[in-house]
Parts: sequence; C-alpha cells; structure tokens
Amino acid sequence: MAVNLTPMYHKAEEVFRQAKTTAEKLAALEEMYALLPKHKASEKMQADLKTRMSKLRQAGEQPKAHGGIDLFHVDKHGAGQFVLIGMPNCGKSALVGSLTKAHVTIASYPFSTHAPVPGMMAFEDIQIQLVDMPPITADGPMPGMIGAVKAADGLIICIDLAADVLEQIEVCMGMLESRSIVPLGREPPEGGIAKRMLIVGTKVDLPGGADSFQALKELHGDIAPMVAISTETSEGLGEIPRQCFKLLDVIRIYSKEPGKPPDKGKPFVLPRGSTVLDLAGTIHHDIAANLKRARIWGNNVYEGQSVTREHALSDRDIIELHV
Ligand SMILES: Nc1nc2c(ncn2[C@@H]2O[C@H](COP(=O)(O)OP(=O)(O)OP(=O)(O)O)[C@@H](O)[C@H]2O)c(=O)[nH]1
Ligand SMILES: [Mg+2]
Repeated sequence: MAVNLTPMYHKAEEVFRQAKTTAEKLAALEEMYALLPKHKASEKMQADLKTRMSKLRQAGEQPKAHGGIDLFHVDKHGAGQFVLIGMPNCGKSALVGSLTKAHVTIASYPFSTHAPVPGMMAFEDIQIQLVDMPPITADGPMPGMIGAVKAADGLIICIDLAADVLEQIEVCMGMLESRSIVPLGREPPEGGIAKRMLIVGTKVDLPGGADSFQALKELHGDIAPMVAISTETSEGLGEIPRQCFKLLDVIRIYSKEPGKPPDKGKPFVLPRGSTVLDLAGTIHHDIAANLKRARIWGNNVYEGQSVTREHALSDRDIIELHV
C-alpha cells in the first residue's frame, strides 16, 4: 500500500529543505509528521520522522548551556502564562484550540503535539497566554520541558475524564512533586516552588465523564481549583479564563490624562497590592521618578480623589498621574 502524501505535506517538506536553524527544521519536521497520513503503510516514515525530530531536539538542547536555543521556551505575553500538562491524548491541544486562535494539532492518536504552541485567551478586556505542550507519561516529561513548566505563571493540569483519572493525577502530580513543584498554598521543599494550578477535567461529554469528575473532586479537590469541560459541547469552557484570572491575582488599571476620558481600551495589569507608584513605574521610570500626585476614580474612593504614591490600587481603578 502506497503512502498518499498531500500537497500540504510536500510543502512542509520543502520548508524543511529551506530551513536553516534547528528550530526551523524541527518545526518543519513536526508539520510533516502532523500532515503524514497515519496508517500501516506510513509506519516506517512515521518512525523515521520521529527519529529525526528526536535527534534535532537533542541537538537543540546541547548548546543551551552555551547560550543556544531552548526549544521549550515561550516568550510571555499578556497578563500571565499558563502551561498545559497532561498525559497523551487527554485533550490539551483541543482545549488550547477552543480558547485561543493558536494552530494546534488535535488528533485521535497520542503524542500528536511535539513542541510548545502558544495562544492568547481572552478574559473580559485582557489576554492570558496558554501554552499547549507535548504530553507527559509515567516516564516523565520530554527532556527540556521542565524549564518551561517552572517559568510559567501557572499550570493547567488536564485530566481526561473518560480515562483513568487517578492514574493521571498520580502521574502529573508525581512528576511535579519529583521536581519540587507543589500547588500554591502548600509548603515547597527547600529550593522548590509553589505554583498556581488549575485542574481541568476534559471530555466531560463522554459517558461517565460527570461521575469521574465528582470522584476526582472528592478525592483530590484539595490540590487546586477544578473545572470540568468539553470542547465538543463547550460546557465549562467559559470558566477557564475566569479561574486563570483569579489564580493570577492581578488587578486591571486604566490610565487617564487630565481633562480626557480614561483609556478603557487596554488596562495595565499589575499584581494585587500594587500602588500608584508601581503603576507609574510600569508606564515609565521617568514618570515614577517625577510623580507629584495622582487622582483616582474607582472602588472605595470619592470620584477623582487625590491619593498618595503609596495608595494601594483596586481592580478596575482609573488613575490620572500628575508629574
Ligand atoms: N468527546 C470529546 N473528545 C475530545 C474532547 N477534547 C479532546 N477530544 C478528543 O481527544 C483526542 C485527543 O485530543 P488532543 O487535544 O489532540 O489531545 P492532547 O492531549 O493534545 O494529545 P497529545 O498532544 O498527544 O498529548 C482527539 O481525538 C480529540 O478530538 C472533548 O472535550 N470531548
Ligand atoms: Mg496535543
């Protein structure tokens, strides 16, 4: 039986031939792998592509110590970055695909994602970054992946409600614990880190999904907040941006120039507890250095009240800075 390669595949192969850097070559190979028809006749090609990808990944990691590229590093954008963790085929890519415009690979076979894929998820008037990741297994994550997990502002742990939920929790939490990463609110071991985490039960539309979610909540509800979702029916999807925003514990501040209406388009996003001076420093260090006074419109204050540099801001406050 012949392997019928699509024009898209040939295009990806051409991109591979033209690629100069390891990252470009790897991205092209991944595209070729995604576009390769998966059946018996293509098994040898699949294996061959996997070997080539694996060699490139190793090559990509070698020079890291000498300042080379980190294939798992994703530049942060928006109010915060959440990295997805989960076992093969649990629905990570489908989730990122449903909440962002990212071009993810969703497939019925496992190990379909080979590299991080970032996308921006909207929550009201801000954006939160999601990063789709290759799966982890009982043998652990792909080499190099832990750096991205540690660097993230938060983790979304995906548990397939149509599969063995307890095994998945054990594998995911065990992997994190073995790297001294614990959920926020727990004491990390020395040198470890506490991370914001959201547990997402996926495929709740499948038979037994709702019951599995209840069982998961009863047994492990103390680890982190939990949400059940389906990318098929959209159930629960709206909860994810809300929960991520809550976990990030940030506030949105709108700036206003004297005599003009506030700029409601794009708020500044700051950690909860930030002051007027923190806001000024985020805008420009000159403004922070020369800040004389500020006026505020918002919660728990009179409209346009003058406040000091040390005044702690609240979510959705409008601030007018005077230098
Ligand atoms: N019924 C149902 N199927 C889903 C849902 N989410 C994902 N799937 C299916 O589950 C399979 C795996 O989905 P992916 O999103 O590719 O899974 P993944 O976790 O990214 O897989 P890897 O990249 O291999 O780790 C696909 O066939 C999806 O269509 C869901 O909410 N409901
Ligand atoms: Mg995937």
